[in-house]
Parts: sequence; structure tokens; C-alpha cells
Amino acid sequence: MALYLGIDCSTQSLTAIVIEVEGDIRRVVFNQSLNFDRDFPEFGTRGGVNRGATDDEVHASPLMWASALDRMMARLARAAEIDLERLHAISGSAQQHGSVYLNSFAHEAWRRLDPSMALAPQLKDTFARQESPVWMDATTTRQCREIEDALGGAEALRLLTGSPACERFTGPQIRKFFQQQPVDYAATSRIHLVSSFMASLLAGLDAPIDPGDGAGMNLMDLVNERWSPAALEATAPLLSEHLPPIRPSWEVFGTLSPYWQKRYSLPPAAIVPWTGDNPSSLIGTGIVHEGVPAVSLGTSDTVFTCTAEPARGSSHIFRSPTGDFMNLACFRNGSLAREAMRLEYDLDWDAISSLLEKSPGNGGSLMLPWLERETTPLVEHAGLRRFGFDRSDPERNVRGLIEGQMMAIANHAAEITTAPIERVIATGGAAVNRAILQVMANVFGADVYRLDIENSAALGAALRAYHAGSLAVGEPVSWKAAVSGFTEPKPGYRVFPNPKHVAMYAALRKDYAILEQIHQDRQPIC
Ligand code: ADP
Ligand code: XUL
Repeated sequence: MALYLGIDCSTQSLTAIVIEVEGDIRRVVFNQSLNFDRDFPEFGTRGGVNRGATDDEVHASPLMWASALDRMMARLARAAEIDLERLHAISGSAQQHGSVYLNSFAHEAWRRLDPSMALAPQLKDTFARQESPVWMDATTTRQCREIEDALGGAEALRLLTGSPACERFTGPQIRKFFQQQPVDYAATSRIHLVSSFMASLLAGLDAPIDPGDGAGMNLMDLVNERWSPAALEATAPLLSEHLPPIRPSWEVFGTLSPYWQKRYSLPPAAIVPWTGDNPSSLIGTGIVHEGVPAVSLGTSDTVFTCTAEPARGSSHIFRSPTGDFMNLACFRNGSLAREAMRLEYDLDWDAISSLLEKSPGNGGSLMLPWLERETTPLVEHAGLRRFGFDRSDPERNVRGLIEGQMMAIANHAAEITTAPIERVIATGGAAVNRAILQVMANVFGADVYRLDIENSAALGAALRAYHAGSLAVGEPVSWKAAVSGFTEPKPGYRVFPNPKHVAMYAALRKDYAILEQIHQDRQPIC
């Protein structure tokens, strides 16, 4: 039976999942995490990151990620329950946008690694920049505007790369580094993403960047999956010489290097390019074709889809590891606004659930849930807009907020998918609330499946290892077959729409869309 390893190097932790696949047998045989704050106190992180002079300067040490990789491989090698001789392929994912700056000693150091010694100390002289900026860094507003100006504005950049210039994206970060530390930039021989850096450490040679993570840089021509010469030029000099090539996500590019083979008695498993954690989650939630949006109800709410063509209604478009497009719309007022409403009326979640179950539709009253400035649609003036609500009535207000949120998500989800919506996958903290999922099912007019996956990015990586590893040995499996047996909801995790309410919400959603358009640019009035 073959084993496949997926590793996710996220902001706060590193997780490894090993899956076993043979015919109909499909199971997770190893699933462990290391927490950066707890397990690597020597790096002094909080929430996996370090702050600079200001709170919006956020970075982490690539040596910490290397240490975590080394320790996780040690754990894996010690796991008596799995026979690692059967490990066929390894892939991974990482927090998106973060960048690692290597000097000219790095490649030689990788080749000469001594398997009797820990990894990180052997890498300490290989960086042109000791700390890597990560996605939480927001210090590049000036560079964003400069790049957009050079490329014809935010919309032109969005059409080219899938996103307007964003502070956390790699291109603006590289530009800031070049402007503020020109000597260190000149000493940089290679710039990797966190994902391609980690893949390089496994293979002992430069890993490519995959189009899924490449799309988070403001540097890649999204449709053609190539570095955009114009974007590179607008960012920093000689950048094309510093970046690894972009290669398909499913193309094996190396084997586990002798360092790992000797250090932990591992076989020469195939190494598959790593991708970003969001594209990897797409695979880990089983979204490998159109018509199945996933809604994550976290601090913010996010909806994402997989489409054959880019869906231009998105906040961001990445590439999916399937070769399709991953479209994302982000709603800033997710749990943030639900929590505020809960506190306003001093309710617990059970009380919220029972209020939601009463008389859906609120008699047609609508609320625009823009407590904070909103990203989808773009709303500059914060403030809930309540139309026809008596503020002393908790029931109507609570329902008004959540119905408004679900109508916004459903309407905008329709803009980022071309196929009819078959079902919706719900994840994130608020997805435990069945009453909220019932509103979602009624508003979408589709079944809602709750997935209870703790690390969909690591699972996605293991599934990608399986898919690419099989292709490399001439036994290709379809994406649908690759994810099957791993991404189905547990029994009892389905919520069905109530046909009576579906018709009502279908009409209300149209009113909601009109209201949203009218008030998007206006100050709140209530
Ligand atoms: P993030 O990953 O963005 O930190 P999570 O996906 O962990 O967020 O979701 C956390 C949120 O889940 C909390 O802010 C809380 O409002 C919400 N939440 C937790 N339990 C419930 C519940 N029973 N009903 C609705 N929302 C809930
Ligand atoms: C996506 C983003 C984060 C990081 C960290 O654009 O910045 O989701 O990938 O998880």
C-alpha cells in the first residue's frame, strides 16, 4: 500500500498528514502538528510571527520553518505505526505571500548537508535577509501604489495578475526590500515563497513556484502562468534572475534529498511542488470542479470557487492546483458582526439559534451587514444599515443580520461561479451552528455540507502528492478519484433547504442586491 505525505507550514504551526491509498482503502494514518510558539520558543514568536518597529511590520525566521520541518520528519520516522518504506511522494503548502531571500551560498549548503546534524544550524549563513516578511505585514502601501501606477492602475494589475496590488503580496514586499535594503537585495541570489523554500529543502535543489502560490505575488500573468515581464520590471531590477521557474503544480521535480534519506532512513520519495495554503485547501475540501462553492465562516467570511475560466467578480483570483482558477470573495463583516450583534442583545449562541428558527424572511425587512468597512462589495463608510427594524426587537435584528450576510454571500458566490450551484461546503468556527447553516441552505437553495476538517491544507497537500505521484509512475488518477474517500462530509453533517423558504429568499435576494448597490457609496443613515 502506498503512503503519501502532505505538510502544511501555516502561520502558527506545521502539520503533517500521511494518507494510505490502495484500491478502496483510503485513510489518514498520521496527523500531527508542531506549534511554533510552544515548540520553538527560541524564535520568540507570538502567533508564529515577530513584530517590527510598528505593529504592521510582521515577519518570521525561515530557520524556524526549517527547524519545524526537521523535527516533523524525525517524528514521522519514529512513528512505529507506519512503514515509511512505502512513502511514494511528498507535497506541501504554506502560508501565502511570504518570501525567503537566499544568498549565493545556499545551493552549495543544501548539497553538502551533513545528515548527522540538525538542518537549521547548517543553513544559518545562507540567507540574504534573516527574517521573512509574511502575509500579515502591511508596510508596503507606497510600493503598491508605485507598482499599480507603473502598470496602468489597480484594475489593469488585477486583470494581469488576478489581484490589485496588496500590501501582503510578494511583489510589493520585494520592492520595499530593494528600495530600503539595496545592498542586501544585491546580495540576494534567489527569492522563494515559503512554499517553494520548503519544497527546496526537501529536494536539496531549487523548487519551482506553482501557479497557485505564484498568483499571490502580483508578479505572475494569471492566465498564461508565466512571470509577467512588465510586473517584474515595475517591482525591482533583475528580478527575473532571482525567481525560480513556474511549473505545473502536479509535476514531480525531484526526489527526497540524500540528507533526509540518510538522516531518517527514508526512501527517495518523489517531491511535488508545494502550493499556497488556500489553493491546497481547495483540494482538501474536495472542490475540484465547478458548482460547489465553499463558504468559510471565520472572523471574516470567505467564499471560494473553482472555475475553468477566471471569474472577474472575485476579490482575488489564484490558480487552483487542478489547473483551474480559484476565485475568492472576502466579507470582512463575518463573525465580527455576528459577535457584535450577539453582544448588543446579550445572547448566547443557543439563543441566537432559536431566534433564527422563527419566521424566516423577517417580513421583507433587510439589513446591510456593514458594521466595519466592507471588502465585498467595497464599502468605505462603516455602519450597519437597518431598514424597517425596531432596535428593541432582538429576534428581527439578529435574523436581519444573518439573512443579510447569507444573501450577500449567495449573490456574490453566483458572480464567481459559472455553473449552477449544486451544493455548498461550509467550514470555519460558525459552521458548527446548524441554524446559521439552515439560513444558508434556504438562501442558496442548495444543500449545505459541513466539513469538519482540521487541516484541509495539509490534507490537500497529501492528496496532491497522491495525484502527482501516481501520474509520475504512469498511473494517473482523476482529481475526483484522488479526493474521494477523504473529503466527504460525515453523516449528519448535511443541511437541506426548505423549499418554501427557498422561493421567498430567491425574491428577497434580488431586493437585497438592489439595496446593496444603492447604499454601497452612501453614509449609513441608521
Ligand atoms: P478564524 O479562523 O478566522 O480565527 P474561526 O473559523 O475559528 O475563525 O471562527 C471563529 C468564530 O466562530 C468566532 O469568532 C465565533 O464568533 C464563531 N463561533 C463559534 N461558535 C459559534 C456558534 N456556535 N455559532 C456561531 N458562531 C460561532
Ligand atoms: C491569503 C492570505 C492568508 C495566508 C495565510 O491571501 O493572506 O490566507 O495564506 O493563511
